[in-house]
Amino acid sequence: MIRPTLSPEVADALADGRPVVALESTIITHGMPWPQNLETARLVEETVRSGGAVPATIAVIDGVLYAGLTAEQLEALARAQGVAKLSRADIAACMAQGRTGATTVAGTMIGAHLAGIDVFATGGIGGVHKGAEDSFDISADLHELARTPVTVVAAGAKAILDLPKTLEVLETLGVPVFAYRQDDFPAFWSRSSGLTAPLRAESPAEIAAAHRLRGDLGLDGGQLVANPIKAGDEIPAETLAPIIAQAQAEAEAQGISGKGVTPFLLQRIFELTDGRSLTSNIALVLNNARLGAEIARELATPAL
Ligand code: PSU
Ligand code: MN
Repeated sequence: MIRPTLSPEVADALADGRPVVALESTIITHGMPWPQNLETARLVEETVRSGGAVPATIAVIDGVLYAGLTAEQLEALARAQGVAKLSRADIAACMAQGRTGATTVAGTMIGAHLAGIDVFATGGIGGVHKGAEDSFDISADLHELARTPVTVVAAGAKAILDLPKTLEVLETLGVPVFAYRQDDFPAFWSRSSGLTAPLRAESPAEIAAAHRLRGDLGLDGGQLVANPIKAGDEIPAETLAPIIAQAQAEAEAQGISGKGVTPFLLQRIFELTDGRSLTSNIALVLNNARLGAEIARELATPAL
């Protein structure tokens, strides 16, 4: 197995058994517009640091898989155009061709696990798209959660997805899905999706203990911790529903498919909400970075 190239900060922390939180890069290249993407990436790293952990942003740059980027690498990635989006299927080919690519939730889980990082914080995971019964569009993130032992902190999944089907597939795949300190599964920009989450967690210690126990039990795969956006940062589901429907109709009319679907919808929702979706998105990512750092600290504390 190869190990990602670690930044000095990440290498030191891992060698000393100090807490590290992995961060994804597709959110930078495909999830947010310039320059908010760079500002957010920096703020997320700062938030992880103030939470007492070391941030490790994962990406492939010129064919090299990194865990932990320099300030220059982060900025170059945020400015770059036409960067590849790397899920499980794409990472090796990108490295073989010496190219640059940003890792999705699935890709980041793979990089984090190779580096020896157990926790990863992001905004939202991919899932089962609306209309999947025709398109078969189900994110590889779900299968990755089923096979790679990383605990992923996200604000649930976006209402651009079919949330009931997403939860069903996660259940089928045996992925633990916790709502954090509430019963409902959160829906990214909104605190509730109206669906009850399969599991509920009250503390970072409990999440860390479950992560360890899965390893002890020989269970493959990770955990999804769905951390609701703070009430003050929320956009009500009713406000978003017609906007999402419009973005979806446009995607269909323009024949957008495959990897292009999620970035297209995110961009259109940003435009149609006059940027409000982005403000909420940034707030929830920071909220997840804080919780990710707390979980990483618990995992770095030897179990009694
Ligand atoms: N959902 C978001 N923001 C994102 C993504 C999803 O709210 O930036 C990105 C993540 O990198 C996620 C990927 O892993 O999109 C899922 O893409 P797909 O649906 O093509 O698997
Ligand atoms: Mn897809």
